[in-house]
Amino acid sequence: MILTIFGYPKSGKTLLFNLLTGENEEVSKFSTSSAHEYHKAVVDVPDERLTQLAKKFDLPPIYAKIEYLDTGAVAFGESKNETFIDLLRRADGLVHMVRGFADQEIAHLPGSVDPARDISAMEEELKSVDFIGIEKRAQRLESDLKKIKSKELSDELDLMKKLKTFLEEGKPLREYEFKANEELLVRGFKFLSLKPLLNLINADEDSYEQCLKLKQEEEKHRATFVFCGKIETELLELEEEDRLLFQEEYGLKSYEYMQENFVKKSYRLMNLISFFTMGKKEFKAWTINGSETAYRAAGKIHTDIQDGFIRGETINWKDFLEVGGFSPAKEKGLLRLEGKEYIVKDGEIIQFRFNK
Ligand SMILES: Nc1nc2c(ncn2[C@@H]2O[C@H](COP(=O)(O)OP(=O)(O)O)[C@@H](O)[C@H]2O)c(=O)[nH]1
Ligand SMILES: [Mg+2]
Repeated sequence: MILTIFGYPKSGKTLLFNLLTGENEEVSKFSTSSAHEYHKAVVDVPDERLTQLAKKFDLPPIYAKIEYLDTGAVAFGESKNETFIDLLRRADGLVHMVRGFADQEIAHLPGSVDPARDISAMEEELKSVDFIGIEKRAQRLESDLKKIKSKELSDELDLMKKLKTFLEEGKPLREYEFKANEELLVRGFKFLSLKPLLNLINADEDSYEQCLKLKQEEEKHRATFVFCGKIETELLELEEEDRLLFQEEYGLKSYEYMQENFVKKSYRLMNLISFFTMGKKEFKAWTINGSETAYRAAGKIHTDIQDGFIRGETINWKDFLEVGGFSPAKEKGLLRLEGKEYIVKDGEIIQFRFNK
């Protein structure tokens, strides 16, 4: 899974990137990164359940992976830059770092600090990139349709027109309710306003309370949370006891550490869940969509397993840990036999049976 961090210069993107990846990229008041520059790191998705399972069964844990991309300068609109747009297109989810702290020494491109304004400004940018793409595609389709008759192309043109109207009404594409055939058509376009979006307001102790008013739990694949990048980085260097003391002093008693909570929040936003498999050599976590079938889950592992699918033997991770393996689970009647259409639940262990 790829998550791309973008936002105005010096909003705290690289600070978050370092916090999440353990990298040590330069965080600077004055850096003038270009839109061509970016940082990339692949990290394990922390999962305490897998850690416990692997330990109990004495196998190495193989965690799911997240790739973080930390973009340089914003380059929408006139100065539209292909490297930058490509980093956004590649993402499964977008993280918009929003300036929420005051600091005279650190310039903010739009002038004043106003998180609500910046959140809607960036959403506008995403929509406008999509709008331009859709217009281009529609023109192309219209000219092709003059030459050849094609149901496929005319269906696509219909969809492009609908999406264009939708954007003109001011709505991002992630709010559009795609029919199954439309979803297939749209997949290749990598529209930006279709991607799940996490707005992360980077506040300090003075603006924290104010920024919290903009906090919004996940709704239609968009959420807004408050991050205190600089303070969190400092606090993480302290012992837990001191940490709580300082948190209180800063007025951040209820603060949620992003280093700890970011992945969980992203998974929820993107409607992702994990299931586990136990092999001879490893215990492994897999990431799938929250509404995917056992058949699709099997395909994630190997097409052979999917093609020869017989059934999935399924058990909750905690039960598995407690009974100590497949055989005792079977004896106790805790192992369920599920078919192709079974919807996999978060935290299940699945052993696939298939024809070779
Ligand atoms: N005062 C203050 N400065 C911050 C905060 N978060 C980040 N900064 C500073 O903002 C500058 C830019 O941060 P950086 O992560 O490099 O921003 P980027 O350009 O978005 O990658 C650095 O000097 C940070 O120390 C904050 O919450 N408060
Ligand atoms: Mg940076």
